[in-house]
Amino acid sequence: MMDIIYTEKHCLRNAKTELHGGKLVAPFEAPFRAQWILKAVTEVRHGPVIEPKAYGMETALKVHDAGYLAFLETAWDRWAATGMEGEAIPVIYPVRGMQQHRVPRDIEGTLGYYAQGAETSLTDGTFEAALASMECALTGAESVLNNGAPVFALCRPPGHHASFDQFGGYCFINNAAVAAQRFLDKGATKVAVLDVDFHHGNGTQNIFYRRGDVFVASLHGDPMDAFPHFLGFADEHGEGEGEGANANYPLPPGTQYAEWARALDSALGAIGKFGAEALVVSLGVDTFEKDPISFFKLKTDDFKRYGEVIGRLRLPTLFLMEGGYGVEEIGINVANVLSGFEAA
Ligand code: OKP
Ligand code: ZN
Repeated sequence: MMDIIYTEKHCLRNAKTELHGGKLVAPFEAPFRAQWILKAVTEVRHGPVIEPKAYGMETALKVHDAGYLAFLETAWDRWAATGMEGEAIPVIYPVRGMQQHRVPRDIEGTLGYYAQGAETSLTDGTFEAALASMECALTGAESVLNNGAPVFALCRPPGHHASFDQFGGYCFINNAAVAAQRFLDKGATKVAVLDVDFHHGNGTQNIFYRRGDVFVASLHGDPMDAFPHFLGFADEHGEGEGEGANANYPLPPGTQYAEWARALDSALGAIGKFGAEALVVSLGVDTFEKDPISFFKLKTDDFKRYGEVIGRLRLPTLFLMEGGYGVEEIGINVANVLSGFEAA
């Protein structure tokens, strides 16, 4: 039995367009994902489904820029007010050689300032869904803090690409960072985030890079070959207070479980050494062999195996949903991680 935190409010994030392959296609990150996952975890786990509590922005403001959060809240209305007919897709960015610290007045400039890329359209309802997703994470953290038992927060939209002040990679508010911050605010002195999503958790790394109280470990497709391309290399160890509190495990196309599990062992060893008192798992199942946008080759049984490996850490653990796309098996793969964890 593992509590599942879920709300239908994720459906408010229902973008119609993603710029992919030069075309506007139906987004990979869509409501059916959460519905498939909910179905599988309730069938397999029989855990109670709990609605998240309401939270303010207090914890989010400790890991995100206040101007960024205000932008997320108002961006759609500002965009719609211009009369532009499509969803809000950023097209101009403060790149190398440009002024990178001035927030433009104009909404198209503001959108680019706070964006990482063009694949993630902002839409009506996106902020409300992102807020509800964060509330799932916070409700999960609260439960782990109070009971010690593991919890699965079925967050959607995901969060691990959202940085201190930029959205991207289908992410707006960094749920894992907010949850980790909550553990610290409630008395933990050291927390670890383990990111097993196929994509590097660049947002989580960015948020904690100079902090020594949160260890961030990420296993992912080598950024030389995979999104987000510009962060997630093995030589990124953290800076200042955070020196030594960041660990990246980039892996090549075609990676299968044996090789992936060796990286997991290293990451867990580092987390143990760090002395984490609680663990936040950024759980993406896009490492699956049939995932439409990723290149690892994990099989459905492998998810149970690594759930058990994580369980052997014996840390108070919060699982948060990140990625996993396209095929209904994302549900059983998530359920397998949770079952494996409980069997440890
Ligand atoms: C989010 B999560 C495809 C390239 C853009 C974006 C991937 C975002 C993944 N045209 N892909 O980490 O699963
Ligand atoms: Zn991913």
